[in-house]
Amino acid sequence: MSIQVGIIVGSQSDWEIMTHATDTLKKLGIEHEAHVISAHRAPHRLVEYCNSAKDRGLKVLITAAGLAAALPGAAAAITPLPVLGVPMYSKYFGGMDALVSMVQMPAGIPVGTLAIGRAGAINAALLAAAIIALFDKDVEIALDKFRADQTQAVLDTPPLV
Ligand code: RP5
Repeated sequence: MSIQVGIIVGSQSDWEIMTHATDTLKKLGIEHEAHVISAHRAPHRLVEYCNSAKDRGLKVLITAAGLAAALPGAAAAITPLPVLGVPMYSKYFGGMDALVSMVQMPAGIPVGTLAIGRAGAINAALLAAAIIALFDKDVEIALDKFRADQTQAVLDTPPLV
Protein backbone atom coordinates (compact mmCIF):
# COMPACT_ATOMS: atom_id res chain seq x y z
CA MET A 1 0.00 0.00 0.00
CA SER A 2 1.24 3.52 -0.70
CA ILE A 3 1.85 6.32 1.78
CA GLN A 4 -1.39 8.28 2.17
CA VAL A 5 -0.67 10.70 5.01
CA GLY A 6 2.26 13.05 5.37
CA ILE A 7 3.00 14.42 8.84
CA ILE A 8 5.18 17.48 9.14
CA VAL A 9 6.18 19.01 12.45
CA GLY A 10 7.84 22.36 12.97
CA SER A 11 10.42 21.01 15.39
CA GLN A 12 11.74 17.78 16.84
CA SER A 13 10.25 19.09 20.11
CA ASP A 14 6.75 18.60 18.65
CA TRP A 15 7.32 14.93 17.93
CA GLU A 16 6.47 13.34 21.28
CA ILE A 17 2.91 14.68 21.10
CA MET A 18 2.56 13.81 17.44
CA THR A 19 3.39 10.16 18.07
CA HIS A 20 -0.25 10.00 19.21
CA ALA A 21 -1.18 10.72 15.59
CA THR A 22 1.15 8.05 14.21
CA ASP A 23 -0.07 5.53 16.81
CA THR A 24 -3.64 6.19 15.67
CA LEU A 25 -2.76 5.90 11.99
CA LYS A 26 -0.98 2.60 12.72
CA LYS A 27 -4.10 1.25 14.47
CA LEU A 28 -6.08 2.04 11.33
CA GLY A 29 -3.49 0.53 9.00
CA ILE A 30 -2.86 3.82 7.20
CA GLU A 31 0.60 4.19 5.69
CA HIS A 32 2.27 7.46 6.64
CA GLU A 33 5.56 9.33 6.77
CA ALA A 34 6.77 12.04 9.14
CA HIS A 35 9.36 14.80 8.77
CA VAL A 36 10.60 17.80 10.71
CA ILE A 37 10.21 20.80 8.39
CA SER A 38 10.13 24.23 9.98
CA ALA A 39 8.31 26.94 8.03
CA HIS A 40 10.60 29.55 9.52
CA ARG A 41 13.91 27.70 9.75
CA ALA A 42 13.70 25.70 6.50
CA PRO A 43 11.11 27.40 4.25
CA HIS A 44 12.61 26.11 1.01
CA ARG A 45 12.31 22.53 2.24
CA LEU A 46 8.65 23.14 3.07
CA VAL A 47 8.00 24.46 -0.44
CA GLU A 48 9.70 21.41 -1.99
CA TYR A 49 7.76 18.98 0.21
CA CYS A 50 4.36 20.57 -0.33
CA ASN A 51 4.88 21.03 -4.08
CA SER A 52 5.56 17.31 -4.53
CA ALA A 53 3.13 15.89 -1.94
CA LYS A 54 0.13 15.32 -4.21
CA ASP A 55 2.20 13.93 -7.08
CA ARG A 56 3.78 11.47 -4.65
CA GLY A 57 0.32 10.12 -3.86
CA LEU A 58 -0.27 11.66 -0.45
CA LYS A 59 -3.93 12.36 0.29
CA VAL A 60 -3.83 14.43 3.50
CA LEU A 61 -1.17 16.44 5.33
CA ILE A 62 -1.15 16.59 9.12
CA THR A 63 0.92 19.49 10.40
CA ALA A 64 1.96 20.42 13.92
CA ALA A 65 3.55 23.60 15.15
CA GLY A 66 3.79 25.81 18.17
CA LEU A 67 4.44 29.50 18.91
CA ALA A 68 3.84 31.56 15.74
CA ALA A 69 2.84 28.28 14.06
CA ALA A 70 3.11 29.36 10.42
CA LEU A 71 3.64 25.79 9.19
CA PRO A 72 0.02 24.68 8.59
CA GLY A 73 -0.98 27.89 6.82
CA ALA A 74 2.16 27.93 4.71
CA ALA A 75 1.64 24.30 3.74
CA ALA A 76 -2.00 24.96 2.86
CA ALA A 77 -0.93 27.90 0.72
CA ILE A 78 1.28 25.60 -1.39
CA THR A 79 -0.53 22.26 -1.68
CA PRO A 80 -4.11 21.61 -2.82
CA LEU A 81 -4.30 18.63 -0.43
CA PRO A 82 -6.40 18.93 2.74
CA VAL A 83 -4.16 20.29 5.50
CA LEU A 84 -4.94 19.56 9.16
CA GLY A 85 -3.23 21.57 11.89
CA VAL A 86 -2.42 20.57 15.45
CA PRO A 87 -1.41 23.42 17.77
CA MET A 88 1.43 22.59 20.16
CA TYR A 89 1.49 23.57 23.83
CA SER A 90 3.77 26.51 24.63
CA LYS A 91 5.18 27.71 27.92
CA TYR A 92 3.86 31.27 27.82
CA PHE A 93 0.43 31.00 26.21
CA GLY A 94 -0.37 27.34 26.67
CA GLY A 95 -0.79 26.68 22.95
CA MET A 96 -3.48 29.34 22.49
CA ASP A 97 -0.95 31.29 20.42
CA ALA A 98 -0.61 28.45 17.90
CA LEU A 99 -4.34 27.65 18.01
CA VAL A 100 -5.34 31.20 17.16
CA SER A 101 -2.69 31.41 14.44
CA MET A 102 -3.94 28.22 12.77
CA VAL A 103 -7.64 28.83 13.11
CA GLN A 104 -7.47 32.41 11.83
CA MET A 105 -6.60 31.58 8.25
CA PRO A 106 -7.78 34.09 5.67
CA ALA A 107 -10.72 32.98 3.50
CA GLY A 108 -9.46 30.95 0.56
CA ILE A 109 -6.70 28.95 2.28
CA PRO A 110 -8.24 26.63 4.90
CA VAL A 111 -6.46 24.74 7.65
CA GLY A 112 -8.59 22.17 9.47
CA THR A 113 -7.53 23.08 12.99
CA LEU A 114 -7.73 20.55 15.80
CA ALA A 115 -7.38 20.85 19.58
CA ILE A 116 -4.11 21.71 21.30
CA GLY A 117 -1.84 18.73 22.00
CA ARG A 118 -2.72 15.04 22.40
CA ALA A 119 -6.44 15.25 21.58
CA GLY A 120 -5.65 17.25 18.48
CA ALA A 121 -2.98 14.79 17.38
CA ILE A 122 -5.33 11.81 17.74
CA ASN A 123 -8.24 13.61 16.10
CA ALA A 124 -6.08 14.80 13.20
CA ALA A 125 -5.31 11.16 12.45
CA LEU A 126 -8.99 10.21 12.74
CA LEU A 127 -10.07 13.09 10.53
CA ALA A 128 -7.44 12.12 7.95
CA ALA A 129 -8.82 8.58 8.15
CA ALA A 130 -12.38 9.83 7.62
CA ILE A 131 -11.27 11.71 4.50
CA ILE A 132 -9.42 8.68 3.12
CA ALA A 133 -12.32 6.38 4.03
CA LEU A 134 -14.45 8.18 1.43
CA PHE A 135 -12.50 6.40 -1.33
CA ASP A 136 -10.64 3.57 0.46
CA LYS A 137 -12.79 0.63 1.64
CA ASP A 138 -10.08 -0.84 3.92
CA VAL A 139 -9.77 2.44 5.80
CA GLU A 140 -13.56 2.79 5.99
CA ILE A 141 -13.81 -0.65 7.62
CA ALA A 142 -10.90 0.07 10.00
CA LEU A 143 -12.40 3.41 11.06
CA ASP A 144 -15.84 1.89 11.63
CA LYS A 145 -14.23 -0.81 13.82
CA PHE A 146 -12.17 1.77 15.74
CA ARG A 147 -15.30 3.76 16.55
CA ALA A 148 -17.33 0.67 17.49
CA ASP A 149 -14.53 -0.60 19.77
CA GLN A 150 -14.26 2.82 21.40
CA THR A 151 -17.97 2.87 22.13
CA GLN A 152 -17.89 -0.70 23.47
CA ALA A 153 -14.99 0.21 25.78
CA VAL A 154 -17.15 2.93 27.33
CA LEU A 155 -20.11 0.56 27.71
CA ASP A 156 -17.85 -2.10 29.28
CA THR A 157 -16.48 0.28 31.91
CA PRO A 158 -17.74 -0.86 35.31
CA PRO A 159 -19.35 1.64 37.69
CA LEU A 160 -16.73 3.92 39.21
CA VAL A 161 -18.10 3.64 42.75
C1 RP5 B 1 7.74 25.96 16.39
O1 RP5 B 1 8.41 26.45 17.47
C2 RP5 B 1 7.77 24.47 16.54
O2 RP5 B 1 6.66 23.89 15.91
C3 RP5 B 1 7.77 24.26 18.03
O3 RP5 B 1 6.48 23.95 18.53
C4 RP5 B 1 8.24 25.60 18.56
C5 RP5 B 1 9.51 25.51 19.34
O4 RP5 B 1 10.51 24.89 18.57
P1 RP5 B 1 11.92 24.52 19.20
O5 RP5 B 1 12.56 25.81 19.62
O6 RP5 B 1 11.65 23.60 20.36
O7 RP5 B 1 12.66 23.84 18.09
O8 RP5 B 1 8.33 26.34 15.19
